[in-house]
Amino acid sequence: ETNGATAHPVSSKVPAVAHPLAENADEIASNINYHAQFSPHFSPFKFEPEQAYYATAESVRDRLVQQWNETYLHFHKVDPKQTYYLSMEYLQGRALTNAIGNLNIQDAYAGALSKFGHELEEIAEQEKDAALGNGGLGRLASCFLDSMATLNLPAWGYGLRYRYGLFKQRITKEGQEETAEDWIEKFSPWEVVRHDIMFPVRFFGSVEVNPDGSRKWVGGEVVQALAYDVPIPGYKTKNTNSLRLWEAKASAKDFNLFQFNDGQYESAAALHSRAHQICAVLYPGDATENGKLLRLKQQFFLCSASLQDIIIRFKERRHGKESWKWSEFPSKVAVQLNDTHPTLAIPELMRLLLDEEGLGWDEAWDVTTRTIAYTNHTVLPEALEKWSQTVMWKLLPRHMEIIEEIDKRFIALIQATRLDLESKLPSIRILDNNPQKPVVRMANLCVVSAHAVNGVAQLHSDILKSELFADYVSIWPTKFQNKTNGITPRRWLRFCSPELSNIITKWLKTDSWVTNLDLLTGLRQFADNEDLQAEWVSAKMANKQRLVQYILQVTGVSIDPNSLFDIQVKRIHEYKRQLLNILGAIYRYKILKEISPEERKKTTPRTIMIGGKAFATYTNAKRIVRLVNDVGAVVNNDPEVNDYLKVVFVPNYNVSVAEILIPGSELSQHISTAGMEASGTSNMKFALNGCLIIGTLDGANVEIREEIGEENFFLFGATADEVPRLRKERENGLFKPDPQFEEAKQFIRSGVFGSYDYNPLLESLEGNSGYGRGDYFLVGYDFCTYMEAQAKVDEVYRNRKRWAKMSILSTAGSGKFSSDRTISQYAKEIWNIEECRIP
Ligand code: B1N
Repeated sequence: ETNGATAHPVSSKVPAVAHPLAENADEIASNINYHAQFSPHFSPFKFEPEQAYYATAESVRDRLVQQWNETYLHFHKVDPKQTYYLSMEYLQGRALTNAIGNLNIQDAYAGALSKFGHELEEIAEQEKDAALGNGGLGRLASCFLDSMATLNLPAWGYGLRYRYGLFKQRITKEGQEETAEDWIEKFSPWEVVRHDIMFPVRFFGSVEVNPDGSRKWVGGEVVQALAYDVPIPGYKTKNTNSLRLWEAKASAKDFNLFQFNDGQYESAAALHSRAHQICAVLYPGDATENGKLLRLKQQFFLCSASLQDIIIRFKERRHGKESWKWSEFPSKVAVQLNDTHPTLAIPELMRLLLDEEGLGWDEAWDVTTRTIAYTNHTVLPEALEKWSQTVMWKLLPRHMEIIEEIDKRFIALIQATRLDLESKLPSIRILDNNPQKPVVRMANLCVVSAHAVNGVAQLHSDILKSELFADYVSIWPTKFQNKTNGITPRRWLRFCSPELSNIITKWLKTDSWVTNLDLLTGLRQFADNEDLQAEWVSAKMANKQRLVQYILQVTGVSIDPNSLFDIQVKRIHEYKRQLLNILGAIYRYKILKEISPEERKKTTPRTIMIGGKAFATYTNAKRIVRLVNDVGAVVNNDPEVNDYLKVVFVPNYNVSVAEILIPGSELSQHISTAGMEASGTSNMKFALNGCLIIGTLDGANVEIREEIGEENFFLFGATADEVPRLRKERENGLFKPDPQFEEAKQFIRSGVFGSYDYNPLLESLEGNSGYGRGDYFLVGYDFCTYMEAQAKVDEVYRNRKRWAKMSILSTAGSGKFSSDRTISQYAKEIWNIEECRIP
């Protein structure tokens, strides 16, 4: 098939007519043609896949806009209580397949595109991922948006429109290299700029005291927040919600024309470039925090713009009502803070109520606390945000006054209770006034101010109550909740694996599992059925073949579709223990080298794939990336073993890569040190796709194993409550490492995988380095049981029938992990909102 310009003429026999609500392939083709010609973004008559993508996306958007407007009007009329999800991150990925799938018009679109000689799948691959997030936290926000729309909940997302999303990862001989990812380089057909929605956001300045004693924040630097809206369609419903992303703008009056005419080009545009910086890049940290002024500005920018917007909408909807009170605000508005990143919403809402609306402290505090709820996503100490008081006084002087007052009143509350918590005050109060480095503890501010605090898996929520937030539990026993994370079954099964989806629908005799995922338990009764098993295995094989092609295309490595596909994809972090995985692979390689060719033939062939991005300044994470690549380069080119083992680093892991990897996976690794992974969400995606898990009792693994059955889960490793004791023992030199573990490390040191000095990395597993104590993450301790579990995997995989059954049972047991379930729980137990469906 040629891809020349003439092969895909724009018009040919297809008329260019706008039919925004077209249902059939002919009308849709006309509509696509209309956009190709009359919403031009490229030279005329060019209709290669890229141009076809934009025209197709615009035609889909027309339809969404219609539903979107109806949704807005309906909410406006009904005036239900509405949730606003505040998040610094959204990992939306691609939108086209998702939108077409939700609208249930795949066939018509595929038919329309075929009239131009294009295939829907190829066109969809033209889209760049919207990667305005780092990892699980950002993807969770996007899954939540999908579920909120599908459940017809009046619930919107607010975020920032970063110009450059998460960096693009390239792999060279030296390991990871980062480059900027320009997701809106051309334009995004999925955003609508709302030129009428703009709010001023102030930074710096000072506090003025009015004659009546009230206070006002004045002066400083004012930046405009301009709204860009992204439509969030629900599955098979008209309801279409909004993700509102703010962009920072300076105005024309901030441009110094006088200076410019004088040749001082840079200083003339200084304010513009300062405004631009705010939304220039996504903060690339995941679970580590660097105190950066710009990051704080971003956080405040999101909070201030969103709250002004929320308050305006609240007032608009009160318009014409005879009298309304601010005390009604929490019965119309719920604000959910996605971790502490948008904590400034608390003092900003207080400030708006106190200084702009003239409420007294008690009333403002009552409104604020009843409105705001907080989700914690990590217990890693380095990820708990603490902002310098000095920086905060400079950037947000009025907010610091308010935070001081909240702190003061909290102390008074503790002193007034008879809970004997005064000795705990230094650690539970909001301000840490250590003279060396006074900071504001954002998590403490959230716990004190929010009416609900939740963790993201049962184990994590238990740890919050028993450790991180233990001292608050006696003050507010009912404030702490669990909301186990979930994933959207639309993107993560229905659309990314149509083959498996069709089989499920066929055997369940309904496709309602797509919105009622518990129905998957209906597959259990057929787990032994040979027909189902055969269909299941062939669908998995089709997905494996697609993955084989992809790996070949991006790495040049050809992998064997009959080998066991073993995948670990997530941000690279020592606690996630990619190092355990690669050390296991190295040991496997060593054994394969030592045994005879006959013995090799009896082993289970494996392809180990590891992917993920390392924070640019996280040295050990980058060393791990390099090690995986170095090991792959040797193993994959070793003709003695490469029929039995391949090690592949999958570059630039992101949402759309996950959509290819996960359906093709058979085993996935979720092997964090117990107690450290708050939940994990890719574990749910893999399990849902019939992939078995090798994992520790950490995060949501615990619940997945419960649902799927322990006989279908390859468990190993220390438990969370053993970890502190094991660390102590290690510190005291009581730990004797397993000889296999020593051998694996020695193999690296011997230089088999090249001359790069891996000693600093290996030393983190030994002696007294790393987090101050050697092997803080207990890789050495867990290595032994890890290898035993892997041997079990090899054995079970040799019995393909047994594996197929376990795979079916894995999918069958995944119903709980739908984000529809998670969101229903938030809606009932935290937000108190109800469905508001357009008739
Ligand atoms: O949030 C996910 C969980 O499933 C993961 O277990 C958890 O690690 C992840 C600072 C974070 N926690 N904290 C972050 C992200 C960015 C940043 O700048 C911290 N991400 C998680 C969803 O609950």
